[in-house]
Amino acid sequence: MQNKRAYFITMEGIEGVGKSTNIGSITEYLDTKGIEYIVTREPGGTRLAEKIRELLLEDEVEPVTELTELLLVFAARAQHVETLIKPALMAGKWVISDRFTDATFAYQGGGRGVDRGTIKQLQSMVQDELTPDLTIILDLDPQTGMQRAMKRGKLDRFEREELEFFARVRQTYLDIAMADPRRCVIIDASQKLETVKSDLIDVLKQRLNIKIDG
Ligand code: Z5A
Repeated sequence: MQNKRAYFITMEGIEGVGKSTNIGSITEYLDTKGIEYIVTREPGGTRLAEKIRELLLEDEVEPVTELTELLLVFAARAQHVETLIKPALMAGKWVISDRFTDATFAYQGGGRGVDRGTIKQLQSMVQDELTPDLTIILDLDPQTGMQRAMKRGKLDRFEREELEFFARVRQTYLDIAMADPRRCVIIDASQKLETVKSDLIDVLKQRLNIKIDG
């Protein structure tokens, strides 16, 4: 990967895998390098997109159709990409996002069974040429992920899905990584947090040409 002004990094994985915790390790590291960045998340990241997130995660007011869910995810993303991600990258700030479009392939595609071609069409409409420079996929078995997620209390609409749903989501993430090894790196999230963190920093150094003492 070539050095450039600002990188777009995404963090993915099933629920409870440790994305938020490990984004903290990335920012801690970037701080030591004096790199300017923003941290954001999907669905969400802007006021409007956060409202769409609430609609997506809340208890069903009525059953949500697969197409509605897909379009809501991409509506939030369209706002996020145009009003936050692209301007930040243009301003030279790195963007670290807790989930992005791989989550749509994994959850709506792998989990719900939405046609991949439909997701791709929306992806190209909403993102145009924008693709993450690096995607870190934290891999964990769904049972452990669920146990970790349950520690946080009330489960949202996605977290109440069956373990088989998350097994399909996990497999889709692994397939994505296999198909795109230049962009994606898998880290074993069942390891101790300190080991996950050290793997993560190694990946940043190797993939993004950051010198630890430079
Ligand atoms: N969704 C979708 O369907 N389609 C899309 O396109 C997008 C999203 C973008 C919300 O996402 C939902 O949106 C998501 C998919 C759907 N639903 N699910 N499930 P979210 O990212 O906000 O929700 P989440 O996956 O549940 O993430 P989370 O709750 O923020 O979990 P996390 O960030 O991966 O984990 P964490 O909070 O960092 O860690 C969880 C606990 O585990 C915590 O107590 C940590 O201290 C502990 N932990 C973390 N790492 C370790 C290790 N290594 N060992 C031991 N304990 C650990």
